[in-house]
Amino acid sequence: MNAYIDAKERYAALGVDTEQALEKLQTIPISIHCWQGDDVSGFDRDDALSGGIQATGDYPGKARTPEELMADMDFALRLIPGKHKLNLHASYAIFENGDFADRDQIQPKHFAKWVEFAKQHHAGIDFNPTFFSHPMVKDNLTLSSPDETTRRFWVEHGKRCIEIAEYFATQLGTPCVVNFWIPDGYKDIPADRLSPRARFKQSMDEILSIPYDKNKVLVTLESKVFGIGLESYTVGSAEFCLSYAAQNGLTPLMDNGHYHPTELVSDKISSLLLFYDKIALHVTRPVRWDSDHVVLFDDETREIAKEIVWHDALDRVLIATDYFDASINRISAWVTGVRNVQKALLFALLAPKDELKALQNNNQTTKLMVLQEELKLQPFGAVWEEYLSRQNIPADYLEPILQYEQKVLVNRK
Ligand code: RNT
Ligand code: ZN
Repeated sequence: MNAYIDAKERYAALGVDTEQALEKLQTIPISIHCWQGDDVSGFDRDDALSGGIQATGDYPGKARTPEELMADMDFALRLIPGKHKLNLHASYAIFENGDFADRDQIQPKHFAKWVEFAKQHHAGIDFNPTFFSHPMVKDNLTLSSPDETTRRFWVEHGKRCIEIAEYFATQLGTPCVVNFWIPDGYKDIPADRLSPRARFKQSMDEILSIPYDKNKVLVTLESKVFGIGLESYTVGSAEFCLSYAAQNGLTPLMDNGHYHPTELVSDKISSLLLFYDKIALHVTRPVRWDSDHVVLFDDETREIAKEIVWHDALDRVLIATDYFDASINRISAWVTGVRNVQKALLFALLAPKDELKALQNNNQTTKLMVLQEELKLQPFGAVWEEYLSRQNIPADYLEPILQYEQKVLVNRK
């Protein structure tokens, strides 16, 4: 018997419609981060990665130019089912014929090539100002710097990024999510925790004072608990970002590597859904710290997906990936991580959620546990493979990637 037909019947016996789940999954866009392909290097300068984040490993084949990064992304997208968005950083500006512009002066034209690339893929673009890997990051501070020249430079950068985001939205006919994350913080105990946050607040007010179309540009604010070398204090803490977003009509962004290890983003989603129209996520895998490992089909990824799907919040949660592993084939990292987010979503779609919620409400906690455990052993793989085959995507992605590695990646020395 066909494995999918069998799976369909087994799920139907539990009250789950696999066809409905497959339909739904196709409609969920994921904002795929460009920075897995080149270890967050970008193209605008040669500075080392800074800002308390680190890509570790030296696997061959890192993309060195816009052409290489686009070719690699193109290859990865062929192995990822569905229609998605491209997530860019400002540091991926493309300067042609020596037309360099610093971060406070970048313009839409520096991203025209990306628009072309997105059009070829029928994809929208999301965007991120790059407040790191730049000499104007002074003493690990940007928008919260006490040095007015530094602070102004980065305020201008933020404004330019909103303008570029609006350009993406206009060109591509899809809203652009522009995510603000600053690395600002102190390694050791500060004397003044308030003033940097007051300056960050002031800087965000200044950036957001430029006119922009709120239907086209959706501003998100990402918090963080600590960074490498910034262990004692980060300016953009959870409380700061949530409060600022709430007061200013922004969308909060939670990265699941940005909390204390026992805190789970899966437990935070429902609270934010009650207070915000939309929320945004960076899906990653922190191993002991915010290490940005490739996303796996693991408990927390499934739990995050469950919170989105079971609360019917797919149109309110903006899902993006954010990880960077330089120790394995980077294309496989892209495909594995994005597919795992999709698998987690499918897994959540393949559950009798109403029955499970009723069990909770009737305090039938024994049955609730047993049923949730049984769901793990349903023929989920057959449904996933059916999804891939309907989208003409090969289930085996390792072989083509290894061929591409031999043909293309190993030649990048
Ligand atoms: C850093 C944040 C941030 C970055 C990217 C590159 O801890 O997660 O989102 O990873 O912007
Ligand atoms: Zn992030």
